[in-house]
Amino acid sequence: MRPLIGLTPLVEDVRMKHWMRPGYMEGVSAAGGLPVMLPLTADEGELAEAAARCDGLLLTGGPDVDPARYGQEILPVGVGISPERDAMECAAFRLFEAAGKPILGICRGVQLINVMRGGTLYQDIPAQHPSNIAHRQLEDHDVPTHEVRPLPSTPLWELSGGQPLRVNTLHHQAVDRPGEGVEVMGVAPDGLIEAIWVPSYRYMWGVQWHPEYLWPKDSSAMGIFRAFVEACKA
Ligand SMILES: [Mn+2]
Repeated sequence: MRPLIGLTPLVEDVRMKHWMRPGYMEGVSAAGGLPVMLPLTADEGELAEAAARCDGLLLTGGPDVDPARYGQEILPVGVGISPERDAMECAAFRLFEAAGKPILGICRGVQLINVMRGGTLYQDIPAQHPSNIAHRQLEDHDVPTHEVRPLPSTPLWELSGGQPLRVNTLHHQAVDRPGEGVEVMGVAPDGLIEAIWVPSYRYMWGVQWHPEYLWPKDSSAMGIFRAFVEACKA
């Protein structure tokens, strides 16, 4: 049987036209997993049943994590939060983490992982980490527009053979201070953290870009889905 991968709800993504193909579910399928969407609920009992049945958790992209979750006030820089997604995903993260099950975070997902491990975020990159890179690209979602340099002795380095990755970029927030046990495994040329992992955990990776749009024609993007699904089989 294929490993069962629970994805956090894509409600807001549908509104944001993130229904474009390909996507998260197709990427999980192509990598050999069976994707299911989890309910948008903070009901612990319901989420505990889902966590018990799923072999891994994929935290998808979406709105900003409430800065209150990392001890900050919302700055007047265009932060848009979803209390429903925060409540559901924080509860789901705790349950999957307590069970030691693989967790992959994409975009909002990498930010959520970092916050749940006690780290902080830049609430807005242009306001707090000015850069000559447009991290919210105007090109189509499947067009890579900046590099990510993998750091030696990390899984991302192994996956890319030490070569820089060409990635898409659709974010205005990013990891600031890494949380407990969180290590950086990839950075943009402007120094912004684009990929993290937790070496002490079975499999916990987060990437700031969107491999779900890139995997059909990009082996590193496909490799991220493959590594996750393989970890879920173990
Ligand atoms: Mn970026």
